Amino acid sequence: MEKGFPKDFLWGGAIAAHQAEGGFREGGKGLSVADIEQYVENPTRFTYNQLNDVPYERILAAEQDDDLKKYPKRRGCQFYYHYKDDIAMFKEMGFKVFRFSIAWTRIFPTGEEEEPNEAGLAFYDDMINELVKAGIQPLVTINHYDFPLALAKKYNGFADPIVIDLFLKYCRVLFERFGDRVKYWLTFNEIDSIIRHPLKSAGIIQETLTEDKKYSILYQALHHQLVASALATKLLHELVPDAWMGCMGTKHTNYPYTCDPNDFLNVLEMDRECYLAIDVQARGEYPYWFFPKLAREGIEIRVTEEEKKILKENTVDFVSFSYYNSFVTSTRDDVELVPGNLHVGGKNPYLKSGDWGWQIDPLGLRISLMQLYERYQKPLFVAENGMGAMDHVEEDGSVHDPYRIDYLRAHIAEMKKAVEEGIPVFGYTMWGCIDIVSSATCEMKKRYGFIYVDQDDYGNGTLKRTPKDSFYWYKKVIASNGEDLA
Ligand code: BGP
Repeated sequence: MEKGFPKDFLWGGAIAAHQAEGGFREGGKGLSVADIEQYVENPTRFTYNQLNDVPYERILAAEQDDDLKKYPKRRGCQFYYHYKDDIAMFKEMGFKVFRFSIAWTRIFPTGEEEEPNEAGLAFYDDMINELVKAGIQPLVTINHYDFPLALAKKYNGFADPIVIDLFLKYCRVLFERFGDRVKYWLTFNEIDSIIRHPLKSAGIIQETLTEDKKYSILYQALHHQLVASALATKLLHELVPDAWMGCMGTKHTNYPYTCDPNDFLNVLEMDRECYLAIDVQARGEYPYWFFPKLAREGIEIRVTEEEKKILKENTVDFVSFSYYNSFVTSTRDDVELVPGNLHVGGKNPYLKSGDWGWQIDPLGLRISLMQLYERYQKPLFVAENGMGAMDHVEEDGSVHDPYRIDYLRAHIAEMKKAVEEGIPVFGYTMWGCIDIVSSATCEMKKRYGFIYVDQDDYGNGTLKRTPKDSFYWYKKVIASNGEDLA
């Protein structure tokens, strides 16, 4: 195996529409479930999920409220107005690929219009053309935590199978309009996350999840998303034969807190949660343990033979995932818990943590790559990896972020070892390549970017873009194809 990354390795960065675009109601954009998420001061590390699953009366109130300040995802970093300059900065770093999501409600404001919204299509047409001119491959996430609010209210999101058809109608429009320039697609961001935050991921209204029906509704909705994802894969292969469809899961590396065999069994059970949706999308069927688990727990979902056939015949071309941190898990009750990307787990005494308590584990990325390749034998793509931190602007306007360089250097070094031992990782999009609004907490101060954006949690600021030290560091990494990480 030759040393280093393959010469066509896709180096780049990632954002999501609901965290970056702003452009609230611009060009006829409809409301998504992200537009009603309110900012709260310093959320405690364990209240993230409550922030993401808004109570119904708050949804109705937010719908009537056109304020931008208290709903940070209505403004993001206003990428909608700045994308030409921002893409020019990505080009300056040497990006080969740029991961972004398309806002479903820019294309179908309520999700049910007969015809797509031309103003929304024109925006993405122009943005994609900017990328192509810059020599940057688009990687499009079709739905990334901004499910149409109208479909949540009317159908309870993916709980209703009619949304499968509405999603496919949306996909068809995207593939026909952008398929000539977009060759890499992902259906749902972190599709497994519906269990953790149902409204954000699949438009499920919290109040419908009564104790007796909660998991039947959630696993039925996940099944509908998986069928929708398989049908979208089928449609893409028909309409754009040279394009690749990937799935996208939330990957953490889980360690047993002690050598108590129960702790290791606990790890296997946590890993199952992560692999469930990727198993279906990459192997074409539910894992052996799934239906017996549902039966044991009195959870009922309807899965037809036709749907099983669709899943089996339309598996993805590659597996992508987000990786930020690792967890320890234990059956013992003497383990301190810490947060990490909308999960909580045990504190690892061998690892340091970032400003938001997420445990920094570069080797965990290599372990995750090994686990995923051994399980799926498909090309892998690291769709999210990065470090949210409190960056500081110096008097002279510069931003020194050695902690972010250290984090990225260590993770890329471990990814390189995985590649050199034969694991086919073909791309890496650092999460939040420009400062955007945090997904879990709506905070702007949780900065990920190579590029600093002058805006605070309330939307005050000039939106001026400033390269941080990590901008120039990543430019060298890309120019040396991952050889020069100094
Ligand atoms: C992942 C999401 C991204 C991104 C990331 C970082 O779950 O796919 O949208 O937000 O988390 O999380 P946060 O923005 O909350 O720091």
